[in-house]
Amino acid sequence: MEALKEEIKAEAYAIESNVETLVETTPTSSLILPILVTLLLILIGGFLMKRHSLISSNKRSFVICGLQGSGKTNLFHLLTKGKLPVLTVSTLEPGKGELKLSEEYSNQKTFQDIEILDFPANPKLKTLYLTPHLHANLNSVQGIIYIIDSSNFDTKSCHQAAEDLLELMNITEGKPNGVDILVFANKNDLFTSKKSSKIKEMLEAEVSKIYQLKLRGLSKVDLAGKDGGEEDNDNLDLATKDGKFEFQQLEGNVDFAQGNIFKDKWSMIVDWMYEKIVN
Ligand SMILES: Nc1nc2c(ncn2[C@@H]2O[C@H](COP(=O)(O)OP(=O)(O)OP(=O)(O)O)[C@@H](O)[C@H]2O)c(=O)[nH]1
Ligand SMILES: [Mg+2]
Repeated sequence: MEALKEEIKAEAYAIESNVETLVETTPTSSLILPILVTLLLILIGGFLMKRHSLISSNKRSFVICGLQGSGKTNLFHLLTKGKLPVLTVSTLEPGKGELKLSEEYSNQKTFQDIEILDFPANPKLKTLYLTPHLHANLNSVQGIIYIIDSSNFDTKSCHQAAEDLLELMNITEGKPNGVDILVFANKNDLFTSKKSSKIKEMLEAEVSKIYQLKLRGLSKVDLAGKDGGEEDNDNLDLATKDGKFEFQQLEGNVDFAQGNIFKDKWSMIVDWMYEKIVN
């Protein structure tokens, strides 16, 4: 009896140690790795699908872009929800929403189903989202609203805005009749704000300067078209007269307006949009 007990004990012990060795020798990495790879593929797939859905759209749309912290997301909320957001953080991926129509227009079909897109200002994110969106949807973009913080418009921000506009116009001017742009000088409730006429003058001078550098191969602004070729992709030659750039020489209209979205001085943006939808 005692011998049998000892035999069972020894067998149980042997099974236990076999299981332990099995667990120890099975490399956990060989299980974790496929799980990680699968998760990574799901994440990349999800990101690409989301990016694709943000980039391609057949709907008529307005694009909001411009300088960092200029009020783009606040305007996006006003246009899509009819009210200012409680708080905004710097935009990292595009926001998409439908234009909320005023009562006057709400039952008119022409004004329905218009998409509003709020793009991040960060240069890398701009290359990731805004540029491909414009290339892919130029025909459905009804207009571009470029927002500037007019209370903080110095040489540096003027240079940045001029580079941005040059890149934008080089894409939009590739389309017959171009795409209309509204440059909105926001935050004019602040006493340091500059008038939109002054901003326009500063931008024309800066664009001329950058354009001249570009012709001499000294500017980093990429004016090559989507396919990368240089020769026939420069769409801005005609807007430059005797080395001076003028917005009014472009195919598309570039309008300037000033106001602030905090104190309800932004109706000119909506008027401009309705005008573009009708035309
Ligand atoms: N004084 C004043 N401040 C404003 C006005 N519009 C927006 N702001 C403020 O400007 C800051 C930036 O506003 P956002 O709408 O987040 O700006 P944004 O352009 O989306 O910023 P990014 O996504 O970081 O590029 C916020 O603190 C707003 O409250 C305005 O008309 N007047
Ligand atoms: Mg934002």
